[in-house]
Amino acid sequence: MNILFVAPTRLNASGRPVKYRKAFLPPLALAVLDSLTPDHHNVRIIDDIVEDIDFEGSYDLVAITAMTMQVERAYQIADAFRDRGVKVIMGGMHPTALPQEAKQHADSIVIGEADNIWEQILEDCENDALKDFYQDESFPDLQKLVIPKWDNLNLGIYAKRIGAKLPTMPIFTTRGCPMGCKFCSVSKFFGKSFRVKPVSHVMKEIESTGATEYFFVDDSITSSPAYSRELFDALAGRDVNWVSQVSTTVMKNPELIDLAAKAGCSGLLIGTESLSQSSLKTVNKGFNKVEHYEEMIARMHKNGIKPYLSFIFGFDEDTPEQFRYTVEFCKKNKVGIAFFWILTPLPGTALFAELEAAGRIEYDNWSKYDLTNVVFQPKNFSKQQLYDSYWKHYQELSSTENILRTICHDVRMSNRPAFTFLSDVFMHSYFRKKVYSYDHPIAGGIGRITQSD
Ligand code: B12
Ligand code: SF4
Repeated sequence: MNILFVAPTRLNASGRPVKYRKAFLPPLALAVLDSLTPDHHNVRIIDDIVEDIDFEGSYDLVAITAMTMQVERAYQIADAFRDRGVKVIMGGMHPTALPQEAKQHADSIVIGEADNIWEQILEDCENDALKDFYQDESFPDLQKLVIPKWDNLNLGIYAKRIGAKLPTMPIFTTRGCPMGCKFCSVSKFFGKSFRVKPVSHVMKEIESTGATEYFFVDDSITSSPAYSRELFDALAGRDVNWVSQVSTTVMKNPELIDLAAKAGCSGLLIGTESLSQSSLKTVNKGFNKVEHYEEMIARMHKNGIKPYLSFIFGFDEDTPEQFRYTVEFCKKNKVGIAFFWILTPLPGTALFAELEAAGRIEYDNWSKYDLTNVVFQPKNFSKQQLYDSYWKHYQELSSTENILRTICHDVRMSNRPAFTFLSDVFMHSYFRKKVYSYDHPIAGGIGRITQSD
């Protein structure tokens, strides 16, 4: 069969796909599925954030992945292909959360992870016997996973770090998270299971891509301290530079931060979420201890790791002062780049169920569920006040003064000051430009072509 895999972009307010000149990260889910696809099929992977889709192409099957904020575009693509008689299958976070909704736009829906069942699905498709829904009741065993295949995707459309030959490549070493924070899709999707990939397999993946820059897309790279030690030991022997995500629980084993740095880690996105301990408690995230944040940031700085703090605003316990307090905290701790979000009830999460039961969700359009819009009725803010304060304070974090303060600090801490200066200037300019144009720094890609409304 001729199979087209699509990673969709999102739609703007007028229903047009939002296109960029470059995208950030190649879609790992599709490279994994490609690798699991038997050789007699022809595969093409399109990243809709940058590339155009040839709706007249001769495809037998179109397979689309979708997060919630991409799903309206995914439905648009699916409908266009089905109108032309092409079979469509969908999977990923949103179709898993709302399979019945997604089924209205596709011939078949895959609920959850597809690793064990993808070959069977393709066989069914060849025999014209696609089922409406597929779901693997057992979670795939990461001991036997494949090496993702990147040949059928144009890697030239992804941004590269200064001096790198290839873009930053995604890898996962573990799957799942047992923590169950109310606002997060992960525990629901992966059933609170936590599985690890053999470190030898991770090393094979690194050899197979040949890249020097990686993003370990694990929800928390230090969830299993024993595994992380083994992984960091193995990485320390390689010339690789990587970023990843980490839970604040890393402070139970802070030496992991030192080991990560020795293993080539240059940045960690941290699920700090809030400086209000009572807000954290209301969303099952009381395990974050705000009093440890400064020590964690300092330990990362000391090791040359950029702490990319992530903060969510709009919890019921939040007051308007939360914004000011957070920006001041970032400035004080020399954090110039952080990820600010507006609380968003994603379908399938406990937060969605809670707010829906209270009649506080105002569903309009899934494209707005990108974590920068107010899609529910907040408690201590009006919707407009929450939205305006969010962007105002995000812009303040990217003020020239704060950028200069952060760059001076980073250069002083660095053992490669010239490189740090250049990459900081590049990163901060990019962040500033995105935030001032009301486009989240990790939404979509770089160099927006389509306007957001
Ligand atoms: C890497 C990542 C990104 C990357 C890029 C994603 C990309 N190009 O693929 C970046 C950093 C850009 C990103 C950005 C965002 N992300 Co993100 N991201 C992730 C992360 C950490 C890992 C995804 C991944 O690659 N996993 C590895 C692959 C192999 O697994 P997988 O995707 O689950 O795929 C498997 C199955 O799902 C299934 N499958 C998936 N798709 C399909 C399709 C078909 C046809 C089939 C058959 C099967 C199938 O089969 C695969 C193999 O088993 C997840 C968290 C997570 N644990 O999933 C969040 C996550 C997907 N992101 C999320 C969000 C909200 C966002 C943002 C909107 C904001 C944010 N907070 O980051 C932005 C916006 C993106 C945009 N396009 O503008 C949410 C999505 C929630 C939801 N309900 O939609 C998640 C779950 C994080 C969370 N904790 O809630 N993200
Ligand atoms: S927010 Fe982080 S810690 Fe909480 S369930 Fe999601 S991935 Fe796990």
